[in-house]
Amino acid sequence: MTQTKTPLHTARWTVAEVQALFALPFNDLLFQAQTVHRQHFDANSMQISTLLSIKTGACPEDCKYCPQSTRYDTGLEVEPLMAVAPVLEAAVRAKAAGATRFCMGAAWRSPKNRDMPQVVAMVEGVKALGLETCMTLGMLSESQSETLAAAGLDYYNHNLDTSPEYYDEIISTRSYDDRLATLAAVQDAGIKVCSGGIVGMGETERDRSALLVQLANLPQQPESVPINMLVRVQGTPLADSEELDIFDFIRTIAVARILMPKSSVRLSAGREAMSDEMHALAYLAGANSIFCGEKLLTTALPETDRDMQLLRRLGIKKQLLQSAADEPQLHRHLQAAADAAAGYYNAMPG
Ligand code: SAM
Ligand code: DTB
Ligand code: SF4
Repeated sequence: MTQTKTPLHTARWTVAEVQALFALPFNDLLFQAQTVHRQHFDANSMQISTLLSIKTGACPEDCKYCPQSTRYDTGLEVEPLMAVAPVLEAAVRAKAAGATRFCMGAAWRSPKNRDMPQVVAMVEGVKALGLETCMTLGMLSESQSETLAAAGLDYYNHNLDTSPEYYDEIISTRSYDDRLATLAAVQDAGIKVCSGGIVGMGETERDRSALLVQLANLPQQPESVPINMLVRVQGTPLADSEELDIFDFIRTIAVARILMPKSSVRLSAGREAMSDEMHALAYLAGANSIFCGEKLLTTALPETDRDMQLLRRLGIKKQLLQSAADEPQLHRHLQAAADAAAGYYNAMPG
């Protein structure tokens, strides 16, 4: 059922207003972003998420940036949907390493209904560990959103990726409106929205402004806004894109912070190639969330030690888990996952 929600914001931003923010002197923009940041957050606190690719590659979509599209030869090893047990093991490791949220991503256009029970078991198991849960599975219908909400999914990640005007240059197999419809289904089901985009794809500053305007003017601002720097993967059509100026990237974070003052802004893909100084500038501009771990979905992340050392050097604390593991539930889910795995292996010939 569609519920009416109180919007998290009242201002509606125009592209011209946002372009004016981008045009500010760098120091003025950063000062404004840091001021807004401090009104809503502890400026020295970082939320840590860990990503796991639960189904890798062979995606039918044609997103030009993506190593997982079946249309581009990126040498990626294809993996079918993972069993529940190894997903829970990865979540246990992520929790031990200090993550508070566990994000599971699948290279799908949208989930098939036959995959939903397995995906639901993953959400329930990860939640029983006391971690926040997040999934990114492609487009969702209303009923799939409701199923995931009932399983206890906290966040759903679905990016708008770029401006409506530049979008057709990047993806042809799903429309901007398709993406907005998924965000509406997710929000209506009561799941928190994680939605952002990618910069460095050859877009203009106006496109970056228009993307942020779309996100900021959603009926409810996303609770989490990932800003990805394009990872230029060999074999994808965007492999030779021109590198974005570092300060234009930092400006994008700062403007996101100003437009969406209560949202977490996540410094997402592309961190491996960023210096410590660039990380520090991104945090000053208002980024207060990162992905840590061995990798994102298919591409590398900085070593966790390097991330943790930098946070220490900057006096930034890791956000702590809000809830403890539900031990009886956890054991039930681990047992069910082990039983399912045993059944699967017993059924294997030989
Ligand atoms: N298949 C699902 C979908 O597209 O909705 C979920 C996974 S998809 C890989 C999640 C997001 O990762 C994309 O929307 C895109 O923003 C980001 N992404 C993918 N490849 C990237 C790359 N090479 N550089 C930066 N971000 C990337
Ligand atoms: C998001 O905005 N960034 C993450 C997460 N949501 C799922 C994914 C980045 C993927 C980068 C390319 C890769 O590792 O495959
Ligand atoms: Fe598929 Fe998602 Fe990659 Fe697009 S971004 S090709 S939908 S995995």
